[in-house]
Amino acid sequence: MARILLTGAAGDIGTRLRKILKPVYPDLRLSDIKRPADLGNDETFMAADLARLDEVEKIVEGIDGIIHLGGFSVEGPWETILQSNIIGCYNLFEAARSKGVKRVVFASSNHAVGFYPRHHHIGTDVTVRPDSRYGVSKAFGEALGSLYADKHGLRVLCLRIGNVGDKPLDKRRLSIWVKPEDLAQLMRIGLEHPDLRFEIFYGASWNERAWWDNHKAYDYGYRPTGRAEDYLDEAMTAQEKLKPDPVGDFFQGGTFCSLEFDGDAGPVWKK
Ligand code: 15L
Repeated sequence: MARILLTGAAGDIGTRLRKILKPVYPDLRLSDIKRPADLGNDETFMAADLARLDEVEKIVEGIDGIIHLGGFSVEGPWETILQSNIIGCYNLFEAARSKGVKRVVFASSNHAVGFYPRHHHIGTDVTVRPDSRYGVSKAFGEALGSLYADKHGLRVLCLRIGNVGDKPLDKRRLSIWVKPEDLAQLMRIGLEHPDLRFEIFYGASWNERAWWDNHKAYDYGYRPTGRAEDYLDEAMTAQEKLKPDPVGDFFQGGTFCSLEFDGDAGPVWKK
């Protein structure tokens, strides 16, 4: 599995991941709508707008496996989500199929299930409960991955990524933090594991406060090295500076849930 394409290479996760993955996949091809500011001489870059199928087909040509980070990475206006995450994601899977790509690792998000309360411990087989238009687009990408796996034999791993960073930023992130090296380890399972057909894992490190049952990832050999609890004091100190958010503090998706929220805050909603 030598020829790997990384979309969203100029974004925050892409910038971290391409540095970790380059030694593993020396032929790594990078893509984004704009050229990464820190592109190295040894890196290969091709620009593409994901909303344009012809451009996506060009970047996918000759590729064995794709890590699809590209798209809009937070909540946004419908038109933005539609172009980048719905049409863009469709174009990516469709180009993968037509160009004979073998595997796709799709960067889904915890926001596909963000309206589960924090007291629920959920696996990856629960009904999706998106907390935003962005979360809906991630659920759409997972469904598309499932379709392309079942109908076209593409091998697909969807990673419901928590929060990527050097350390967990606040109390919520103590439950969902993922160390970049651990995320890279999960991506390698998606690109290389011989038994993988279609799976959904949580993109999380070893977090004692996790709301997620991620045993499927462990069954495939995942052994995270990051431990959120090592940063407990820093995260709690940062939390004290945040304003209370009755909706966001109750649900797994945090501020993505409280944004534009005008629902009923009664007992049924809290089940
Ligand atoms: C995400 O999916 C976003 O891409 C990222 O910016 C964070 O907001 C993260 O979720 C999170 O939930 O903390």
